[in-house]
Amino acid sequence: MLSAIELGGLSLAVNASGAPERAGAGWLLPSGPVALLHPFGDTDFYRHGWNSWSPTGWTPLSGPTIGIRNDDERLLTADDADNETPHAHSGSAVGALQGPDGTVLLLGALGLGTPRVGADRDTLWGRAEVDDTEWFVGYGQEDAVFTAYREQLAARLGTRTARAGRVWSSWYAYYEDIDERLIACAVDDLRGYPFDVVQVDDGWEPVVGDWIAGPSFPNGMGATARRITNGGFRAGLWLAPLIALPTSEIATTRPDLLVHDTDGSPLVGGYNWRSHFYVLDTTLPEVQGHLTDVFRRVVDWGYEYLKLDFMYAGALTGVRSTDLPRERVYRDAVRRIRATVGDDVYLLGSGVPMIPSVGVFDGVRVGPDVAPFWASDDRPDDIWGVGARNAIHAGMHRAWLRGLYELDADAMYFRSERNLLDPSQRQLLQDLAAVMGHRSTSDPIAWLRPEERQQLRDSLSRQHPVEQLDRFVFRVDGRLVDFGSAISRASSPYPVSAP
Ligand code: 9PG
Repeated sequence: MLSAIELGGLSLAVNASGAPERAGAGWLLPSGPVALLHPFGDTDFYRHGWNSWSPTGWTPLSGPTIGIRNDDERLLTADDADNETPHAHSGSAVGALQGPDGTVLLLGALGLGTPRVGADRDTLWGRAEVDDTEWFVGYGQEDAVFTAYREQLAARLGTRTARAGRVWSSWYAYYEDIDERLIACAVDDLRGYPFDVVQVDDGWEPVVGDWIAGPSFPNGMGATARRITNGGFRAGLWLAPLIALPTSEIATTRPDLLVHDTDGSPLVGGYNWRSHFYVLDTTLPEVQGHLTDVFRRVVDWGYEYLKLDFMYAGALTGVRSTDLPRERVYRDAVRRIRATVGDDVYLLGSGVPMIPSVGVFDGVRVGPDVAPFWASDDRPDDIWGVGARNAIHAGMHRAWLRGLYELDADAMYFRSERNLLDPSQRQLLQDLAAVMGHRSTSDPIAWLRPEERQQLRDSLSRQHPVEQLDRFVFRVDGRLVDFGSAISRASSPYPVSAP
């Protein structure tokens, strides 16, 4: 049905499945496809990526679309491959158009169903795979409009308020090359430093899919948890509980527990560890039992902070024992994990679908992996892949999600050893962490110079007051920090809109 809505002096024609309803400063539209006629012509569009690692940013409607192109393997892991529209501007769940004088017009879904929002020079449209999500429409100053949308999301999906504190993780120093002794030494060195959590990342398990101690942890993961706890920290652990490599015990012996493709073969959920990997069918009671066992075990070992990775795989399209909407399947799986571990265990989601994770995860990764370099030499124009510049770019474009969960824009660096980032780039990552809320580093104390150890202590031992002044401009610790000019210094065909 066609209606007209009044929004902050704009009169907009709307086509939706039913009548619009007022909601504070905005409007609610019933579930079903929606289209709004907008007056802004060839303006900038905010494109929101589906999962933690997905391309997100502002770009001119007159230019190329944002997304992962010409790399199907990467697309499968780093965005919603099923709903990509390479020739039209669109993103996941929420989109916005730049209006005059700092205003935006936003259309955002308020629930699950794999909603999509796109735009061209005349229309802002929304649709979903499953029509069970209402829409929010807002117009006004950018900050106020995104805040209004966030509050609508929070009212429906809930929020979590746990704080991780300051986290040391093994990943950005040692990657998969970890063992019991190395973690023990790292913990010994960290004693007395202002960390709350020491988190063991990927590399402890024998193979992704089998969540038992691997050969490099001969005394078991409980022993490492105790070592961490005795050092005065909460113990943290990385898992990718919804996926399994083809060589894992679970995938080899129980292929019936996997999500399948329409041709009957196990669904490929993505590529990493020089392999493809499969996905567990979390609608199967046996898989639910398996996950309960895994998480009881991990909590029994003594871990209180869990980084759950590659979670998007649980929301991929595929053949499952029960045919339910895929984002619903995902959220139910995370809720069951939450019910098993309880409210006091901190859950950090990585590679998670962003909106379906609201209210179930305490913290969420909001961009690609940081790295001890600014931008990749091999792919200098790639703004979505690994690197410090890209982590900052992604974090800035997702800062509006603050308050739904803690935002993790990935690790800070204090070290100069084994690091190509210069001091101003390292400072920018530290300022980013202050803005986003989740603060972590992987720097081993042994790699730090005396003045860097002092800087790490100083930085972690207090909160850093943050005030937002513009889209990418913040005051942090009384200093003006312009993240926008830092990321637009990058040579890139992707036009980073000026703040
Ligand atoms: C452990 C790592 C670290 C890291 C996570 C995640 O798009 N990708 O193909 C892709 C691969 C790996 C990856 C992120 C994205 O890294 O983000 O912090 O925990 O797993 O293996």
